Amino acid sequence: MERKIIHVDMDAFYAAIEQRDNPDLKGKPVIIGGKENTRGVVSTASYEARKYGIHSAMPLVEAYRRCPEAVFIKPDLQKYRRVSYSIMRIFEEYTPLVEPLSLDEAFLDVTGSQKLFGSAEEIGIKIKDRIKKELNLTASIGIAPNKFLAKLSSDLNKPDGFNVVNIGDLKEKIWPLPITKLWGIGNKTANKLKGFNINTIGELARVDESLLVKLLGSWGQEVKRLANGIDPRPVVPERDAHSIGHEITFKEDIKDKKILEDILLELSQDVGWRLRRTGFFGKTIIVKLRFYDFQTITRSQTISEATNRDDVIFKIAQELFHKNFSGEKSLRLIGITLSNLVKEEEVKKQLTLFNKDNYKFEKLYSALDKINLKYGKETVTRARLIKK
Ligand code: TTP
Ligand code: MG
Repeated sequence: MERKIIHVDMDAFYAAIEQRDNPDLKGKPVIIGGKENTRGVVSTASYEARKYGIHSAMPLVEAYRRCPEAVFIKPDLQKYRRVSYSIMRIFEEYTPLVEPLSLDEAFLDVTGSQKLFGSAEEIGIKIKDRIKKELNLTASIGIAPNKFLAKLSSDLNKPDGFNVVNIGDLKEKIWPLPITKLWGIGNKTANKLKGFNINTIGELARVDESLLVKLLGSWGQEVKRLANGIDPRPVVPERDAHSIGHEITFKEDIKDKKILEDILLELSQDVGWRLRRTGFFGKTIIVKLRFYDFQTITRSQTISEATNRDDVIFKIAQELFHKNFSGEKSLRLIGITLSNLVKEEEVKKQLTLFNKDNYKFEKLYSALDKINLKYGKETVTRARLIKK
């Protein structure tokens, strides 16, 4: 039976939430990241701000230069997580096979759900409607027989997009797309491929595999298969995963260590939250770096006590990063993964007197996550943050 995979990606996620919660921001260029002209990068920009060429991972200073009238807002991760949680809950009503890729994006395998809930298309429409009605946000949806095509489909007419792509539509809908739409191909690689007259996914699909391998390394083989619409990767729900991780490919390569550290912190928080949400602790922290020339390294460290704490993950990720990044070659991708996962119950069983403090800390984190999720932002917060 042909698989039916849905890819859901929220539109301008952080920015859309802020615009929803403050009507004054509607229709305005909104930049989430930090105050204008401070150190740091853009997390996301509203579609109004994107018209000025502003995009994720751009330094805030540059964003301000391009659009001084934009509204700059510090990210409120607690709030975005809460929204993310509600979105994932909607997905889980339609299938147990939900694989979140980040706070605002997930793959759903609905092959087996169609008897109960209608065709994949109908499920897609229901999910889109519910996100609009229940959360007052828009999502873009792609439906296809595999992950690769589903992800490309959701991006076809963002924002508020909806697209069904079947293998038969490959030539018409996918092959004309520029190669930069392919996950992991940025401007630099695109330029390299352009030198060989490869500008579209269709051209990539037909090019000699050995040339691709010469240009992209072993990844070249996979790229050619994907371009031909072949992608057997299953949708793996987090609870069945052997690792939990998140990586970001930049639109433009980044060299600045401070910026990269900020992104590492974001990734640590994201991975920590996902560990706590799924009830896992991880023992091995893996940092992945892909340089502009596609050289890719993964470095890991295994700790004695499994953790699900953002600060512990960040500290180790930071060390691994500094040991392996000299700053000479810019980066195109950075990622953090935790593997050697241990179930929360196991961690509890292995409690020794020595790590009881640590355990308390971990309980604190998970309790805070839960309370703040349920009752709203800063229901529980640090005393010094409470205004008199
Ligand atoms: P994306 O889905 O890449 O972007 P988006 O939802 O803002 O916009 P769209 O999908 O419509 O193109 O990322 C989701 C959220 O993740 C985004 O709102 C902010 C955060 N994010 C960062 O913090 N830093 C980054 O470099 C990226 C790419 C995303
Ligand atoms: Mg998105």
